[in-house]
Amino acid sequence: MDQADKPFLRTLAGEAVWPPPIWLMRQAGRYLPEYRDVRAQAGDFISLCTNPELAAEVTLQPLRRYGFDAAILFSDILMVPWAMGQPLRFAEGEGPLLEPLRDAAAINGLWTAGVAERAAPILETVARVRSFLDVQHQRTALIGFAGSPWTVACYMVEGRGGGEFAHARRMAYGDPALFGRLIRSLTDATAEYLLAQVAAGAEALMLFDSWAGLLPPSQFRRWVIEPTAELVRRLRKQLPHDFPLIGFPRLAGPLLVEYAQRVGVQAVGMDTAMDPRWAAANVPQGIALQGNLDPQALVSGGAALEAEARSLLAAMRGRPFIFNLGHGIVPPTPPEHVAALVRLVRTG
Ligand code: 1CP
Repeated sequence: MDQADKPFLRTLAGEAVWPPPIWLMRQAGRYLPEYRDVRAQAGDFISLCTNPELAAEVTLQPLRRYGFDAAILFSDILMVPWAMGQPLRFAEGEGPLLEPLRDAAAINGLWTAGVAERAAPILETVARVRSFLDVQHQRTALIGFAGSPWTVACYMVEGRGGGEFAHARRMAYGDPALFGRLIRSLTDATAEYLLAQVAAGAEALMLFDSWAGLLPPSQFRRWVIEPTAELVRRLRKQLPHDFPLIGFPRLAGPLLVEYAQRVGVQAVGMDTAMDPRWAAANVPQGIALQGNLDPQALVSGGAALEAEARSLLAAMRGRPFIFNLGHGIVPPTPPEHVAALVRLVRTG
């Protein structure tokens, strides 16, 4: 089947497809009992991400239930630091833990080339999912992804999530030469990794910059916009000029517009705090919008969920739009609320 028959890809090509395509960030995950089963079978989270058979299975689980317009590779943004040789583990109930990078020796010791080789099992997952979609879900597109350099650097310097990334933010001010070296290493590694995902079958790429909103404007331009624009230039050198890219600088506020114009993506993600009417009025028409229902409204369900979803649809009607959440699905989400949301969006 031709890519032209995939509503998600048509939207990224600039068409105001209606009803809009829908997928949800973290659509594979702990809210699904079938995910919890596979997760228990895999053991730890890294073993799941590096097991192509199981990772492909959990990528496909939400499609079977809901028939989303896109599948997103099941992996994590921290698999890039892992492939660069930084020790990583996922502690039960604590999230990711890395050996923090705090000095030049640690940063210079990272591997920047060969990431695609070390990530081979993840690329194998991409290939398996794509072959399956080509046969069984021909209207569903496959999204590959990585973290943007800023957000991944936050975790690498801090060693963990859950806080405000004070060490990373101070390194960016206090030793911009060293922090810049880390950002450049990440840009190299991430470009190689994403190009390998496309070679394996990814049809669009999403760049997650979950912690972009921690920065004031000057730092946002230097560490979010510039490195992401550089990453996109690297990708575009090797890919068709209109290869679909989605950028998600979470909590960027009004800087979303400058990001959208300068980075050179086909779509930007709106986080939960973004006013969709403001985004529709201020982000250039040619750039698609994706988002931004509150994940907590999806937990609540009922009339409140319906009202929020309808108001989002009304704000986006007439422009290229991909229905999604403003951040990832949370584990307490009842799976039947997701089904209700998909029905609502499908009827426009
Ligand atoms: O216990 C488990 O099963 C692990 C929970 C989990 C899952 C399901 C983690 C740990 N990562 C993932 C998958 C994941 N992560 C995907 C898969 C595809 C999908 O969307 O279905 C994606 C795209 C990510 C991306 C990711 N990981 C981001 C960017 C998006 C966001 O949520 O802001 C970030 C910041 C991470 C780091 C991470 N990985 C896992 C956790 C719990 C966290 C957050 C840590 C923190 O609190 O800072």
